[in-house]
Amino acid sequence: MTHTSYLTVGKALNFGAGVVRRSLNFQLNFPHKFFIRRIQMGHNNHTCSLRGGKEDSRGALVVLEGLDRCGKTTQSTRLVANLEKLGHSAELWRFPDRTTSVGQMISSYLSNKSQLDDHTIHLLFSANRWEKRSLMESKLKSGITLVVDRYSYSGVAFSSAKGLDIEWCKAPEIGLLAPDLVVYLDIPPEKAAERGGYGGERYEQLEFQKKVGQNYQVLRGPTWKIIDACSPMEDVEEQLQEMVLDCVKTCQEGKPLSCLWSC
Ligand code: NYM
Ligand code: MG
Repeated sequence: MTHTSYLTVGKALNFGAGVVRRSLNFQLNFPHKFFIRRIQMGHNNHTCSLRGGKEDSRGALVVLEGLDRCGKTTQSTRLVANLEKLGHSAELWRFPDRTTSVGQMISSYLSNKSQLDDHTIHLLFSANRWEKRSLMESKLKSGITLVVDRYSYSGVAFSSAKGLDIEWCKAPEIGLLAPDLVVYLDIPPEKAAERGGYGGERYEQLEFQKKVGQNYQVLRGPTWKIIDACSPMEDVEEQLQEMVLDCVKTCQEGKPLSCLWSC
């Protein structure tokens, strides 16, 4: 009998999940953990997401996204400091991670020191996330919350703004860790452009950022929350912290990791 048929048996006999779980735990030589997860399976993500028990206690994967100059870097820095003050272990991460050799190629491209084909740079951004995947997973499993300044959504929103097919852009991201929460700092591109000007890197142009903003809208999913990035900095900070604490608590209570854009 497979785990699926156990579920069916439980359902047919009209047992509550708790009754099925208790009796099976004691009576059957069966991989309980997997079975219980099957019962608790729910869709609260655009990936297949499962609710777990204490054995799945971990840190949260929180991603901040938005246009250039929306305040992500300031807010993610403050968020990590606030989480630590509240006794949570948290780390600030960012993509691109310019410290690796792949990251250095990306950095040189962004600062116009090198030219690369659009597909090639897209894959490098993705590779830069893949080279960090296992470290991210072990940090999360050890209870550390990761606050990540940009992730796969930047990858897709920026590359597709150059005309690359959105599904093609998503493909290399499949299998990376799915964030528990994506906070989008929402700012009109014109307002972002007024904020001290852009830094001269590739992509920091108003017309391009408008397209990026439209692409981000296409990518929005159930794990996304939007904050008005034109609000005073302290208000953004407060809203962000509230959202993140909620998510940290859920992950601490137990939530298995899932993968991006796949089931
Ligand atoms: N960017 C960032 C991409 O085009 N693809 C990606 O996968 C990521 C992570 O790099 N304009 C773009 C967005 C930014 C630029 O990021 C550098 P930052 O946060 O300005 O250092
Ligand atoms: Mg930037």
